[in-house]
Amino acid sequence: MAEARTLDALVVGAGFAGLYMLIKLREDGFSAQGVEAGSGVGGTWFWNRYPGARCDIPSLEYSYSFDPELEQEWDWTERYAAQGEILSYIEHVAAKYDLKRSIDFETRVTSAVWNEETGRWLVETDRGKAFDVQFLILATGALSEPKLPDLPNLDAFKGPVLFTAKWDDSVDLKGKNICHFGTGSSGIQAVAAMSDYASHLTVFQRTPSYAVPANNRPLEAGEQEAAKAHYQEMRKVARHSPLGFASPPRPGKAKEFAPKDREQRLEEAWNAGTTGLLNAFEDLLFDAESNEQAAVFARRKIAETVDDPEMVRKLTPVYPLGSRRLCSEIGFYEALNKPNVELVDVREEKVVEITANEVVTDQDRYPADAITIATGFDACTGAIKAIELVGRDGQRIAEEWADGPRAYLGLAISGFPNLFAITGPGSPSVLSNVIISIEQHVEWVARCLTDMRESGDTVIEADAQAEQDWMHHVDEVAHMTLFPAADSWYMGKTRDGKQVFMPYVGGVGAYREKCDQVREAGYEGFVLSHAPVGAEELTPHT
Ligand code: NA7
Repeated sequence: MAEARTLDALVVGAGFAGLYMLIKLREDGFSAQGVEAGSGVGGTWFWNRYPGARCDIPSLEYSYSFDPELEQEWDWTERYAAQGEILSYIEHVAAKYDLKRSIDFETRVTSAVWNEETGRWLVETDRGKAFDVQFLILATGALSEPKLPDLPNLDAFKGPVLFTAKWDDSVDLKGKNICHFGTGSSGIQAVAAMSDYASHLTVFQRTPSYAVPANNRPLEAGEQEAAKAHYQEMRKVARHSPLGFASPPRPGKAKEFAPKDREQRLEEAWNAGTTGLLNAFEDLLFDAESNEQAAVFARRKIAETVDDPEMVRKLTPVYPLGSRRLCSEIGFYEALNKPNVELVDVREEKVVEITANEVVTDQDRYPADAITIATGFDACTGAIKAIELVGRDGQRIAEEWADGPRAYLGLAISGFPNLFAITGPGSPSVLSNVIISIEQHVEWVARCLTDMRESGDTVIEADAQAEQDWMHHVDEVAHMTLFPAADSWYMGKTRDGKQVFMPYVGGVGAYREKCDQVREAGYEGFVLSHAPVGAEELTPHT
């Protein structure tokens, strides 16, 4: 191993979170370096370059808010930005702040070990480079570690196997016979796009999604200018809103509306595009009866769009609307009407084998020139567990989280001092406009580091009890909603199969206030100390 480079902080990941963290650390006078597995910046938007990839949050809201000049100088072309445009935006930010010189690309962190004596992390990479840092900041993304499907004998397949989460755009699928797995947000977009050019496309679905038309369109003349004139006010509303958006849910409980009025409001919300549907009423994620009324509406829309009744049956979700990720579609249901597309429900028709050129089920054989896979991610914890992370007293993260992830405020993990997770489990992260959540975390961490520099404390660690109380609160709040009613990737599983709800659904605004209060109270729930230090010398700040 090469001699370790000494720095104040190492930032792992160069997506939206990692880049902003680097900007803040530089601005605040810390020596910092980024490490990124990809060959460029962008994180999610670097890797997920599958056909049809597009954000389902309006482009005017899915962007950094910390730099008013950046906000004004960048122009979005469409209501929902495609992957390529978001990547160009991130590239623009990296160039504007001259960030690439501080990032080691094509480099993956393999291990990080806490040194009790020095109060620092020794971080190693797959390039043989090592870092000796005071702070380790994991900006590794909540949806970055792909989950592979359990397809028997996949290795036998002779054609290309493409994953939406690591798409290789040099492979030409035009005119090919494609077998596709997975119909979540990514799969729905990829299926719609591939149906245009595949000679035949077989879609293997396990759990149907509710998908709402994106109603994407070019931004109209004056629309962007109007937003830019009030950008900072919009952002302020978003920062204090429940989900990080400038438009909160409309008041009123669905079940209290007369059927005709309820229908009209749902229709308006449906036409407003994906994120609008859950905004139709204030109680859709809280009240089962109200939710079912909206779900019936959405199921009817699917039935109205898809021609074949048997396909409609397979495509109709039965779980509460929004309890799994609501998807955004542009031509997905229409794709299923095309003569070259068929749908297989793998719960009814089990995949038993993959051969050199087929997918074989217990009922049929499906020829394939290529297999495409969109079966999701090891959400919220996967990328962190992929690192051999060894904290105080040899604690290993994979083992520590085997009974469910724990993190105080989703930011810090007891037993792993001077380590911060940006949008970690227990924070709003994936259940919010994630850019708003990223900015809040990055700013909180940067402030914490400058506070420590001023106070002279060198080590910060989440208190185990505060962490436990926070995770209990995360769970309690989740159970006040309908989210736990569905089996989704929002849930982590413990080693004995118990489900743990991971994101914090108490609201982006309320969460921000809590983090600010913690800081104002002298980092309540954290333990601040000097290294080297014996455990008995630690003073809990409770
Ligand atoms: P998701 O939303 O996790 O979707 C993956 C889908 O793949 C999901 O419906 C899975 O069903 C399905 N799946 C998993 N294994 C199989 C097999 N073997 N066969 C068929 N289908 C399978 O991932 P996405 O990438 O689409 O989206 C992730 C997020 O990225 C998205 O929500 C946005 O926030 C951006 P299951 O649920 O496991 O029954």
